[in-house]
Amino acid sequence: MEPMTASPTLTIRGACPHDCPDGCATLTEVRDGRAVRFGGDPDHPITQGWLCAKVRPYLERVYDPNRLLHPLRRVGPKGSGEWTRVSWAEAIAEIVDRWRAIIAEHGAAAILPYSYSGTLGLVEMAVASQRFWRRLGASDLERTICDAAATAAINATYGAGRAPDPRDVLDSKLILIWGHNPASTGPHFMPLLREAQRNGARVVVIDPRRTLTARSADLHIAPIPATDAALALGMMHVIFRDGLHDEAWLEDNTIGWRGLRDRAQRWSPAHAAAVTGVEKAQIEELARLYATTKPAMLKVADGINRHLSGGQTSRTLMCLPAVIGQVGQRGGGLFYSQSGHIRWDSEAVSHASDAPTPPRAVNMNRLGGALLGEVADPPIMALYVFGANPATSAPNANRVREGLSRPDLFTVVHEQFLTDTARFADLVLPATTQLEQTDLIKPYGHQHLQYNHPAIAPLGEAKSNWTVMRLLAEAMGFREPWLRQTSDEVIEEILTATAAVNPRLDGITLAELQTNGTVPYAPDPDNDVPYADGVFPTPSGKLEIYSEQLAAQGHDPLPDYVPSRDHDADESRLDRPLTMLSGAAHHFTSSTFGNQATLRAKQGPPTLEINPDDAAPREIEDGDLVRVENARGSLQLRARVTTDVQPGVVVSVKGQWGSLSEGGANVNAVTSDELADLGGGSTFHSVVVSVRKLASGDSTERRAAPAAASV
Ligand SMILES: Nc1nc2c(c(=O)[nH]1)N[C@H]1C(S)=C(S)[C@@H](COP(=O)(O)OP(=O)(O)OC[C@H]3O[C@@H](n4cnc5c(=O)[nH]c(N)nc54)[C@H](O)[C@@H]3O)O[C@H]1N2
Ligand SMILES: Nc1nc2c(c(=O)[nH]1)N[C@H]1C(S)=C(S)[C@@H](COP(=O)(O)OP(=O)(O)OC[C@H]3O[C@@H](n4cnc5c(=O)[nH]c(N)nc54)[C@H](O)[C@@H]3O)O[C@H]1N2
Ligand code: SF4
Ligand SMILES: [Mo]
Repeated sequence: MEPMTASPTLTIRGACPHDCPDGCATLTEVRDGRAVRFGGDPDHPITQGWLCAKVRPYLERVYDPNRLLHPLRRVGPKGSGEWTRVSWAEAIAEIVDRWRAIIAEHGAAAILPYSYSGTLGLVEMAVASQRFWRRLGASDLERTICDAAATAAINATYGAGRAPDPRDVLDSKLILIWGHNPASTGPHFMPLLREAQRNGARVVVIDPRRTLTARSADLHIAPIPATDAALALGMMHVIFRDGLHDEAWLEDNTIGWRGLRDRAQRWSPAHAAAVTGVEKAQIEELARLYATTKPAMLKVADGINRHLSGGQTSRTLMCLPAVIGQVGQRGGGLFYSQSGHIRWDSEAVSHASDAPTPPRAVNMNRLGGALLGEVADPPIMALYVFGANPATSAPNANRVREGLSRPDLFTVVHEQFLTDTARFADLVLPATTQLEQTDLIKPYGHQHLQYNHPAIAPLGEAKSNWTVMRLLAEAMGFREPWLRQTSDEVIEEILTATAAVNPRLDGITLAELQTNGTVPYAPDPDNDVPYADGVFPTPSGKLEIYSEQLAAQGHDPLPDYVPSRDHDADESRLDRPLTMLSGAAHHFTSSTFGNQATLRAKQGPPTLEINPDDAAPREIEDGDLVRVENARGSLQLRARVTTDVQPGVVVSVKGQWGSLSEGGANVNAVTSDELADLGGGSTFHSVVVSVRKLASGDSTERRAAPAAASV
């Protein structure tokens, strides 16, 4: 029995804020102001009370002795790791003083905020990334690192990403999971997928790597990376040739399907096989399976979009459900993102019309180049990073580090931990975790809103992103009421503005969100299943296989296969080049969690998955230390010799911290900061490298980028 004096245990409703489609509802038990238990909310219809392996030990993260709890000022040279503690008042005063001097000399365009996916919160990310910076007149950040090419593709083709309810997969008879690894990246889809399989559905995974998801599929197809559009066109060739397409549906609901059919005509299975490495017979079989097993759902995410031709590849894939008339059918169609069901009112988020027009936009994929002079007039003189770790997660890391090392750059990093980015800061500010802040999450994997109450007071002197924005606004003398709202006032304003134009928010109030935590969207009055009414929010109102908009922007208006070549790494100069993919790690979310001891132990050291056929001629054995390099840089990894990857392809997952890795660099030392064909997207997977075994004497070398890497 508990003693009579025991203080009561409170249970606080919350929502996981991390970059993941699942948006789990959480419950935190709090006693005497300390969180003592943390878990999933069993009443949530999708997330069902269990959390992934990353977030289950969340209290270890919240109470980690390495949490940043006080503002720090750098005393040694950049990157030296020597700090002195300062007060918040000193930190804010220093930031404002430095900015004022920079604005006087260069204008506010010389200040760049950089934030992305530390949290998906409406207040702590969307609003904190917009309002203050607009008012300041800072450079805008093009938020392109993740899904920009696929977003451009879905918007051009369907008008918006409106995935079906994930439970609709229970009606599917075939699920094609293409360039997506939900067993690691969106695990709450998996129990639904298993149930569909038990109901007799077949699951096909298309991924150059035998992923955790692929292991439990009925069929795994491994194309050569970035040839997926050729595979899809080969499938379409068979479907049109054999009259398995849905001509009536195409005729009524799309624009340009005949143009696509003409292109597919050039993609005989033999031709598609030669390009993709997938056998001709398998292309025939897959095409027939897809066109005749209905309902057929195509589930894609963003793996395929992080290529030079990622936009066109995404568009080609997204047309497959239209060809067989599955769009708008329960259990069929396209499952990409839920983000387009509700788009927050952008004016309420940003108050853009009350602020100056941003002087320019800087593509976040080019951060290194931008800091090193690619962006001039004015140059970037101040960088403010929050909810992001570009030294670890941005492409072409040596350029990023070189830019961050600029002695004349004034860098502030607002973080929970001393990340590899924070090490380059002039000032480090301590950030709260989700347990210490108020927010609203709109997950991209299901159709619910998730409210997050703070469960505990901020640890140490940690402050939330929005709290710091308000302090900075105050210190800059900005008096606008929209820079002084509480988090709940922000949420209510945006909810009200959005509900005025979107019936899916009908009747949803802040009070209901606060009470229930989880609130489903109102049903779409016209579409039980997305696009069941055949109305698409495109300029023509149809599904645009042919896109006039893309034509007007100078792009190919029809989907096609375009090869993705890693130009910068100069394949011809590399010794036996291999294509490198670096998708999600099972135990981290990008680089978040990459410093937590228990999760690092589960993930294991940074590895390179390499096929035995590629390992043997290089005399590489399992566990050997190898050097991976190209013209951009190099890193050291432990070889894992495995048939999980095809010959010619190597895999090293993202998110490992360079500072915690042998050799001091992570996989982004070799990734490309070239931009994709659509949306200015990232091209993390369009990368070639050479791989060689390291003699034991070489293994002590530090992040040794060849001199050419930074030019
Ligand atoms: N555990 C975990 N979960 C995460 C994340 C994480 O880091 N870890 N990250 C979160 C984020 S930021 C995002 S955007 C999502 C991403 O979710 P996903 O898109 O599911 O994850 P990725 O691993 O980036 O990419 C999926 C797959 O694409 C494959 N791929 C790469 N190139 C090609 C290609 O050319 N063709 C084909 N067919 N496949 C290809 C990769 O091998 C990889 O298995 O996951 C989120 N969830
Ligand atoms: N090689 C390779 N690299 C990739 C990818 C890939 O496929 N391959 N994928 C890319 C993708 S899809 C994405 S989305 C990007 C993600 O790149 P980033 O957005 O930079 O994400 P993280 O690296 O996880 O860094 C997020 C940081 O935010 C901090 N944080 C968390 N919550 C808060 C908060 O409330 N406030 C503040 N101030 N900080 C907080 C965390 O501690 C963490 O250090 O990575 C990209 N990088
Ligand atoms: S990372 Fe995803 S699966 Fe894990 S707790 Fe958060 S929302 Fe749920
Ligand atoms: Mo992402």
